[in-house]
Amino acid sequence: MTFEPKPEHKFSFGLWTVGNRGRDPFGEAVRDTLTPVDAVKMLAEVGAYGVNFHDNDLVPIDAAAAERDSIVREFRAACESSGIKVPMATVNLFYEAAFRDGAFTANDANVRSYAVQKTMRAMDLGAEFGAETFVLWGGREGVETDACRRPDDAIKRFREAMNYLCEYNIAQGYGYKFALEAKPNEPRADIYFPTTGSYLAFIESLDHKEMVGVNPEVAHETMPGLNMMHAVAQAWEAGKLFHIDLNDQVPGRYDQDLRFGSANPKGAFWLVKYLEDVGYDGPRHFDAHAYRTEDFEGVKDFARGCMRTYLIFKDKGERWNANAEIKALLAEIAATDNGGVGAFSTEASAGLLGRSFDRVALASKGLKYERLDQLTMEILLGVD
Ligand code: GLT
Ligand code: MN
Ligand code: MN
Repeated sequence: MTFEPKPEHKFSFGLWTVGNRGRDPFGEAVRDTLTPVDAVKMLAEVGAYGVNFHDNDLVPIDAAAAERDSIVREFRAACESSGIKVPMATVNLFYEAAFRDGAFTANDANVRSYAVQKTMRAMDLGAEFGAETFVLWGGREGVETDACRRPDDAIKRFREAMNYLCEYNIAQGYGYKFALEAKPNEPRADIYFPTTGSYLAFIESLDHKEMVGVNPEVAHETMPGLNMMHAVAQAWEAGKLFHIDLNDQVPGRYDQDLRFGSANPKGAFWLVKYLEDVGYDGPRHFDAHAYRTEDFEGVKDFARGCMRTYLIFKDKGERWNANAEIKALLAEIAATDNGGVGAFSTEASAGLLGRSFDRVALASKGLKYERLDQLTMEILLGVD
C-alpha cells in the first residue's frame, strides 16, 4: 500500500488553508505569503486534485478591473499547466469591518445588499473557473448580545438572501449547488444556524431547495461535542451532502482546524468509512492548516498528511468490511432486524396492539458490541 493521492480521490484544499500564515489572536504571521499561483504549484506537487478559494483569496478586495483580469489569467494558466481543478468557490463575508454585525443578517439593509452583491460577484468569479459548488459560511451571522435583533428576523433575512442568490444562479445559468456551512460560535459569540441539522431544516423553507445543501465541517460539529459522522449521515440521507470540510478538533475548544484525523482518529475512521461505503463522490476538501511551528516544507507535510490519513482509513474501512469475525457479528445483528412495524393501517395497528412481547427475553442476550468495537480498534491499531 502506497497511499498515494490520485485525481480520482478528489482531494482539494482552499487557498486559505495551505496559505495560512499562522496568525492567531495572540501572535503575528510566522510564514511568508504564499501567492495563489505558488499554492497551486504546491498542491500539484503533493498530489492534490483541486483548489478552492474565497473571492478575496484570489482577487484583493480593492483590485481594479484590469488587475482582476490579469490575476484571473495567471491563476487559470497555473491551474491548467499543473492539472489542478477548481471544484468549489466561496465568498468572504467575514473579514471586512462592514460585516462586523453580519452580512445577510445585518441590521443595516445596505450591508445586506452589499453582501448579496459581493456574493454575486464571487459567483461570477468561481464560474470563470468552472466551479460547481458554492459554499456559504456565515461566520459573522450572529451576535454577542441578543439585544440587537430577534433571531427569527435573522433567519428571514438569510432566507431572502438565499432566494435571491438562487434566482441569480438560474438567471446566469451557472448551475451551482450551494452548500451551507454551519458553526456554533467563533468569531461571533453565537452564530445563527449552529449545526448542520439547523441548516437542513432551514433549506426546506427555500424557494429553490433543490439547489441548496450543506457543507459539514468536522471541527464545527466537534466544537460543541457533536458527532460529525451522524451529521453527515443525516445530510446524505436527505440528499443534501453537497460538499464536506475535513479537518480535526478537540471538543469544547476554539476552532483548531487540525490536520485531518490527528485529534480523533477513530471518529475520522468512521467518517471516511461512511463516505466510502455510501459512495459519496464529491470533493474531499481539507479545511485545515499547518501548525504555527511549521515552515513551507511543514505545510507540505501537513497537506500530505491529510490525504495519506484519509487513504489509510479508506483501506482500514475495506479491511473492516472484509473481516470474517466482524461479518459474522454483523450477520447476527442483521438476523434480528426482520421486519419492523411497516406502514400504518387500522388493521396493522390493531395487530400490533394485540401482539405480546416478552420484554425480559428481549433483554436476555448480550449484543457483543464490545467485541465488535475491539475488532475495530485492532484494525485501527494495525494488529489485524
Ligand atoms: C474560514 C472558515 C472555514 C470556512 C471557509 C469558507 S472560511 O476559513 O474557518 O470553516 O469553510 O468560507
Ligand atoms: Mn473551521
Ligand atoms: Mn470550513
